[in-house]
Amino acid sequence: MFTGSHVLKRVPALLVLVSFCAPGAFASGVLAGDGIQPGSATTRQTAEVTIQDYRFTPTEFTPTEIRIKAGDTVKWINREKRTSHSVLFPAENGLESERLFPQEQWQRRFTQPGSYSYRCGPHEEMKGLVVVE
Ligand SMILES: [Cu+2]
Repeated sequence: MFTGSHVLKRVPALLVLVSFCAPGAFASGVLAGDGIQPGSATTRQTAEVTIQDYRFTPTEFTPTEIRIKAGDTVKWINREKRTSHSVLFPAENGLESERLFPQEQWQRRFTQPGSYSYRCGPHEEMKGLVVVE
C-alpha cells in the first residue's frame, strides 16, 4: 500500500514535467524552422544543379542562380565526362565540397534565408548563386 501511493505520487510529477517541457520544445522548434509549421518537414525539396561543360546549370547564365526555400537542399551533380569540379563558398571560410569526379554528387541543406554565392574551386570562372527565401 505504501509503495503504491509512492508510485502514484511520482506519476503526476512526471506528467507536470512533460507538459511543462513540451510547449517549450514546440516553440523552439518553430523558431528553428523560421516560422515553418511543424510537419512541413515532408515538404522539403531537393533542387538539382548539374555541372556540365564547365558550367553550373540549370541555366546557361553565369552566375547560375537557383532559388529555394529555407530548409531545402541543393544537390550538385557532376555530369562531365572527365573533368572534376567542386562547390566552394568563399564567404563562408572557404566551405568547399570534396572534389566531385564525373557522376559524383554533393549536397548542402540551407536553413537560413540569404544569398549564397559559390564557385568551382579549381575553375574560378564557374560561378553560381543559391538564393534561400
Ligand atoms: Cu570546375
